[in-house]
Amino acid sequence: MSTPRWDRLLMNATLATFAGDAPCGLIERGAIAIHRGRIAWVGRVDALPAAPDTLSAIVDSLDGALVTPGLVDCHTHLVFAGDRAHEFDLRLNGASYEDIARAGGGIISSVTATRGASEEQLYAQSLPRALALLADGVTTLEIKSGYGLNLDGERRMLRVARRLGRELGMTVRTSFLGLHALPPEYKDRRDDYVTLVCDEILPTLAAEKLVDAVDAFCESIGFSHAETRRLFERAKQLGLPVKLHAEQLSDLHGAALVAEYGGLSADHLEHLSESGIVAMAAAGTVAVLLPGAFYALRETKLPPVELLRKHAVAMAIATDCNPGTSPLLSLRLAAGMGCTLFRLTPEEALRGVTVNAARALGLADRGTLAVDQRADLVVWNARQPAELCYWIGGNLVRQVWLGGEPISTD
Ligand code: DI6
Ligand code: FE
Repeated sequence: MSTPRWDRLLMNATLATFAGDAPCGLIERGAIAIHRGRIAWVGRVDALPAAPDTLSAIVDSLDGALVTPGLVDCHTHLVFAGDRAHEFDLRLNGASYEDIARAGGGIISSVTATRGASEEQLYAQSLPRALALLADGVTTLEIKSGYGLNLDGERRMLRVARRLGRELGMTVRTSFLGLHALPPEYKDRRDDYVTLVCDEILPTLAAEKLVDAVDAFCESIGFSHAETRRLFERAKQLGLPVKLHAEQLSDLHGAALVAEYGGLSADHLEHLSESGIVAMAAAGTVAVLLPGAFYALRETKLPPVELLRKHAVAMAIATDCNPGTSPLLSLRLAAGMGCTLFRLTPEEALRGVTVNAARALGLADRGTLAVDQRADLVVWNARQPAELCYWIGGNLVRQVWLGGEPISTD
């Protein structure tokens, strides 16, 4: 008997491929073959070229279970020390966000905690969050810096992000978010801080290969359009792609700015205007929607989903996992919130956490079930794609595959 050509063959699956023309790229009674960490064949069981056990060393039947690409969480601030549950409590007892910020809370309280944590402590505190996302089906994860706001603190965060990827086998893409908040020691010296970030911190961390992309918080309480442009110019010189927290609380025309630099994504976008959308469409910049922050802040202004559809801008959804405005540890729940809060269809929401999220990270080798894609898969205790958005809470994951190997998520 000749040697089987594939390492593994999964039979009798309901495949949501997000490729091809069918809704969700659905293939019923499907089979998917894996070889050397990649997808080697996808199609209907009855189209397999030979008897399954002659094709693959290992053959498993999934009894109709749903299989999707591994989920991609394309916007998180998952590495930080401490938490802000106390501020949550204060807010529900009448304190405003501004009161808390004036008392040294808000982003700066996470900066203080993160600066005070060793690399080991930061890793230990961030690990359970990454594991929670993995157990929920996330196989690729973006992690931002932005709670260090000095060279040493930003470096520590990015090193921890890289280590999470190495130790868990997930793909971690890092974004440098030095322009997240003005550190207290630079109060009244904004320009000096922007100069420090652009001329020293970013080039140093880029040279250390800790930065995959550059992000900023372009907002009245964050950094201006002009400050963001200075950062993007430096990113361009360094050959790094850009993305932006844009139009979350007001319209500073950040989406058009990031599109001008050919950016990967513009994120949040509740206050996005049609001219920003036109610029994003022309540049191929992905719209990343973050329903966790919308929910936690009890926002009422919806992102312009209908206009994004009209201009065919790809939409992604992410957790925005962070200690202040989105302590959310389920990307599947984020997709469900994208449906209920933002009125996305389940298919749009699921494309938003797979193929479009991969695009928002500039990764073309994942996000669909297609030949030559990385074999990052999730087998679900579900039979149709809409269930993934429909169930609120619970754990629907039966098995997660990373690079062609099933892993334990217990
Ligand atoms: N937008 C957000 O939603 C988070 N950062 C940002 O730029 C909030 C981060 C925090 O409150 O810690
Ligand atoms: Fe964010």
